[in-house]
This record gives sequence, C-alpha cells and structure tokens, in this order.
Amino acid sequence: MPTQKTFGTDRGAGDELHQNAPAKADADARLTTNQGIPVSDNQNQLKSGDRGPVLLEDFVLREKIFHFDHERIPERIVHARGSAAHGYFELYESLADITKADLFQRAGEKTPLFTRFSTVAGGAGSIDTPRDVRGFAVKFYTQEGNWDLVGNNIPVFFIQDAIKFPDLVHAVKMEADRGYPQAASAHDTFWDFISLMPESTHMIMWAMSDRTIPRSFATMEGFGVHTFRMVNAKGKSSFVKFHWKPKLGLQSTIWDEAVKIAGADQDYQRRDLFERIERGDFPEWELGLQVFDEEFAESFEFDVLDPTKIIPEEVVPLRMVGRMVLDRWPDNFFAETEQAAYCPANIVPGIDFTNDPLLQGRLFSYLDTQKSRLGTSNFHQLPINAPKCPMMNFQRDGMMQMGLPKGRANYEPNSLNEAGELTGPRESTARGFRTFETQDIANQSGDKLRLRAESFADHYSQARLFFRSLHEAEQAHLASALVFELSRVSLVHVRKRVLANLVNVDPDLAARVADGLAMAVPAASAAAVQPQDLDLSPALRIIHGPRQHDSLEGRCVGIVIADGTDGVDLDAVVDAVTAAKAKPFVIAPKVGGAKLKGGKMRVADGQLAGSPSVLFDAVAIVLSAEAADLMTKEAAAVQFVMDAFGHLKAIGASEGAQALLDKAGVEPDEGVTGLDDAFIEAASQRFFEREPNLRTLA
Ligand code: HDD
Repeated sequence: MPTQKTFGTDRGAGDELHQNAPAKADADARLTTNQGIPVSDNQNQLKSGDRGPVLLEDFVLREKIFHFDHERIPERIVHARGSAAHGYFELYESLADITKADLFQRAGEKTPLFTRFSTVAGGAGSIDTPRDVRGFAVKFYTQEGNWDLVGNNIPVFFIQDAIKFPDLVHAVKMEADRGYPQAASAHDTFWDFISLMPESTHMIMWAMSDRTIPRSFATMEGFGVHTFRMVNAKGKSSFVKFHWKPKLGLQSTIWDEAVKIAGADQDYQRRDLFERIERGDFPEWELGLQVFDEEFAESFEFDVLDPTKIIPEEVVPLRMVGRMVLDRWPDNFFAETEQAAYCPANIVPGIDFTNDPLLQGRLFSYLDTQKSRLGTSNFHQLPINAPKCPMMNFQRDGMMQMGLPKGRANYEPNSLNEAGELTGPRESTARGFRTFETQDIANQSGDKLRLRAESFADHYSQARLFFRSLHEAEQAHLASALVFELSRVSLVHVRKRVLANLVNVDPDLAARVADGLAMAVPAASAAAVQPQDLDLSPALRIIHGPRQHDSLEGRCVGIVIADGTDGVDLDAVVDAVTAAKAKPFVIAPKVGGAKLKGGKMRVADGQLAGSPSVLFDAVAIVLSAEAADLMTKEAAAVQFVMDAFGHLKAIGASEGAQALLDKAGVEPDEGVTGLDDAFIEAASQRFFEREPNLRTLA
C-alpha cells in the first residue's frame, strides 16, 4: 500500500505558490469552506494514492467547484456591458418650491448614489466602443427610499410604446439564425425594423451622430428621457425633464478611431472611469431640470408624453440644481456593478410618473427582469440595492431571505402587545408616497383603446431639427455613419426604405447618403404629418455648441520618447500637461524606458506597439533626429503619428521628429505645433477643418 503524501502545505506544486505569495497581512487568517471548516490543502484534490483516482468524499473540492460552476448569473437582456461607480449628489439650492422630495430640500446636502453606464446591444463581454446608445442609470439612496433615474445619453428613444421594445431589441442584437454581429447596429435586421418604424427617425439621427461614439463616460450627457412630475408639499404638480451635463463638456471620438480603440483596448471606457477615480479626477455632472406647467404642455407643438420628442433648451431653459460626483470605485465588480438592480418604478415622495406609454411599460419590465436575473424576490436585500434609510414592512420569506425578522407579528395592523395597542410599522398618510391625483393633460383617461395618440404622429420635424442644428462636421459624420451602416445592409429594399424616410428629414441628407451608397434618391415615404421647419437648437451641437470643452483638463496626452530624447524637452511637456490638469502618458519603444540624452534612463508608462495614439486626446513626439530616422522604419511609430493626424488631434513635435512626421504624411496646420505653449493650447481641441482632406465623408 502506497504511503499517503500531502502536497501543497509543505512541498510539491503548492510550495512555489506559497513562496511567491506576499507576506500575510493576518497570520491567523484561515482559509475555510463556506461552512467555516478550516481547509488544510488548497492545492491538491483528495486522491487514493498519489496518482488517483479522486475520491468523491472530497467535500472541499466539491464545494469549491460547485460554487464556481454557478458563478455567472444571467446577464442583462439589454445594457449587459456596463461599469459603475459610487458617489454623491450635492444640492445647490432647495427645490421645495417644486418638490417635496427629501433629497431636494436642503442646500448643500449630499445624497449617496451609485451610477452605472452601459452600452445597449452587446453582451457583458463585448467592447466598450461600438456605435451605440449609452445607458446612464443613477440610484440615489435618499432618506425616503431609493430613487432610480434610469436614463440614456440621448434624450429621446426609438419607440413610443413599450410593446415594441422586445421587437426593437431582437432586431438590434445579433441575428437569430447566425449569432452575429455582436454589439453593432450595422446589419439587416436592425435597419429592416427601423425602416418600418418611422417613429424611430428622430432617435436614428442621434444614434448616427457623434453622441454614440463618446470619448469617455465622463464626457457624455445623461437624460431621464420621459417627462416626469415633481409635486410640492402643497400638492402642486410641475412637469420635469432631467438632464445630466458633464463638467468636462461633450467629447466624442472619430468613427475610425472608435473602431481602432476596440482593437487596442476593449475596456477603454471602463478603464478610463476607473483611472479617473484612481487619480482623483472625479467625474462630475450637473443636474439640470426643465420644469414646465400644464399651460406650456398644452401649448407646446409636440406631446410631452411622447418619448421620441425633446423640448429644446432654448424653449425651456435648464435650471441647474446640483452636481453628481463619482469618487469611489466598487470594491467588487460582481457584487455591486453586476448585481445592481435599477428600476424606473423606484420613485420617492415628491416625484411621480406621467402617462408616457413607454415609461409605463418600463415600470413593469425592470422588476420582472430582476427576479429572473438575480433569482429571488429578495434582491433588494443585496447591499448595493438595499436602501440606506430605515426599511420596514411585513413582506416575508422567499428564496435567499437574508434578514432575520423577529417577533410574532407578520401582518398589519396588529395589536399583539400586552396593552392591546397597534404596534409595528404603519402606513403614513403624511409622509407616504401618494400618487398625484389631479386630472390634467398628462393624466387623462378614457375608453380602453389600443391606439397611438394623434399627437404622437409627427415623426420627422424633430429629426430635421436635430440634423440641421448640428455643426457641419457633425452633419458629415452623421451622413457618413448612415452610409456605413446601410452599406452593411444587404437587403436593397431596406436601404431604399430608409432613404425614403430620410427624404422627409432633409432632402440634402438623403441625397448625400444615397450618393454614398451609389443609389438613386427615392420619393419621400408617406408621412402621417408633414414635417415642419422648427427654430434650430444650438444646444444640440457638440462642436462649437454650449458644452464644447475648451480646456486640457481631464484629457490624456501621449508623449513618445526614445533613446536620445532631450530630457529637458520631455520634462517641460510633462510639466505643462500636468499643470493644465491633464494626464501625461510617456510611451517608449520598450516599457522599461529609454536612455535620454546624457545617459539617464526614463521609465515609460507604456510600450509603443501597445499604446497607439487612439488612446490619447493629443500627442507629443519628443525625439532626436537619429531616433526619428530609425522610427520611420517602425510601423507602430508611423501609424501612431498617422492616426493622431487622421483623428484630427494636436501633434506637438520636437524639431528632430520631423522625419517621422513626414513619413506619416502630416501636413502643417494649426494643430501641428512645436513643444511650446502653442501645443498645450492646441491639445484641447480637434482640428475638424483637416478632415475633408483626409477621408471621404458623405
Ligand atoms: Fe431599459 C435596462 C434605459 C426603455 C426594459 N434600460 C436598462 C438600463 C438602462 C435602461 C440605462 C440598464 C440599467 C443598469 O445599468 O442596470 N430603457 C432605458 C431607457 C429607456 C428604456 C432610457 C427609454 C426611455 N427598457 C426600456 C423599455 C423596456 C426596458 C421600453 C421594456 C418594456 N431595460 C429594460 C430591462 C432592463 C433594462 C429589460 C435590462 C436589465 C435590467 O432592466 O435591469 O428591464
């Protein structure tokens, strides 16, 4: 009989592990099973003899593998790919005039929150930078319960009625028979659905614009989309639309850049959010309210219950009421980000719904999906979902009950105490949530009907408003995005139908897209309501709009060095970038660093081949003439400069770097500078004038 050997604790494969392990923080910390039983060997299964077979009685192995086998939970049906952070909302001024919501009463008060950003179409493991709408979901842990503002980075939606949501999502996700494409709208089924759904036209304008290829979560807007209500202590209701405005302004990428980022860093936006928080550059947004009354709602030319319409900021200006700061990364991605259960039905006294038919459908969907995703009706007990205020009721039991409700009473009212008085939590007519009762324009009822209100029928005027309000570079991007997407549509009748809808939006846009497809412009599709020309809304632009960010703050500058780089030049650029509150990132052919002029080694932050310029907002090339000559034969270096130029970024270069710039086809313009102040000034912009000479845009 072979002698029993124990590997791992004192010899064998486990030994190496132990040798490499860092010093234990707590020498008494014992590894145990989930039942608390101390584990003696975490390196080897229990075997009969040293070469097997494995014994079924090894409960340590069985428990560990069993738990591992069940580590995944169903991913979200939509918005599966996301990243989140903790933070707070700080109120500027009391909003008691319009709402009794507790979080909006006391100026300066901070309310903790958890915010998750997401893409819509891709699975949990998909890339961060597809052309897609971004989810923008905020869970406020208020003193009167959790309020979830579950919005997007676009203020309108594809459909007007929730009954169309499964169709929309099926159409955009990978196609049913072939299982692709992942995280992309450029395919037949999406455009087939869209072409048959004229109500989606306004949203399509936004989806094809630069809004859906944001530079960072920190540089995009958020919107509650629907019209909500606020109700004050006197019971007066106002309508409200919620906006989040990024402190760093609106910044987007170029489509070619977004595609290349996907290859260079699948986690680009997740990493960006994490790193901003890590280095203390906390992402920040202001909360703006568009508040209006029934009189305005009656007179406005579109239905305020229609989620495919905006109210231009020029018509109802924003009241900026507070700011959101994200300052803490989750301790555990699964426990917090993955298990976070947002639900638009989570609303607090002082805020209320309207009859927007899309919102009403959502109120059902999210609670339902949580049960399927998190497996139990007790998902609200998970720390990330639990309210941070007292929570008391008589709901009991259910799978995975974590609480330990005490006492005999599990019903209300009850009088089980000796004095025979009513005890335990009771409903509160004074403080409890009461649905706003008054009949007004947003709360009318009538016969039971399955129909779309006539007031929802104008599908084109606001699409035209959006397109025509954009800067001409953005218009060209939008038209080119349509050409790209429709070029991936193999069904010619679908392309034609989309073009026919576009004629209603803007004949010039339709002609540009048709030309890009080498197709004829069809006649306009039949419009239920003839589109009208509305006053343009400059607030909708990114470029030269009110939220263009003209400073280097929060941006990242890639600085290329190599052997022979002048350390004085390098330090000057690094210092200037840092002083401008931006992040310098030094790149060398080898990550260990480069030998500067004079012989001193300078460690790099990244390796040239692994740090392409698509990852940076602007680039500086600090090279000696000899190094630049060598780099003309280095594809990663040439591509670095070529892409920076092609993506319209500022390029600051030392004199010696000229050979590399020439090889990369860089032509002089305002964005190509030396390493002086002109570079810092240029680095906060993109040079859109460059673009027509570089690529064919529709
Ligand atoms: Fe939705 C998730 C935003 C319409 C059904 N939605 C989800 C998330 C966001 C939105 C940000 C991710 C939340 C998170 O980070 O966990 N959804 C929107 C917006 C909409 C919208 C802004 C329109 C204005 N959604 C919508 C409709 C329905 C749903 C009309 C169904 C009728 N949405 C869901 C869902 C999800 C979801 C299936 C998937 C995962 C989840 O809820 O928790 O219930």
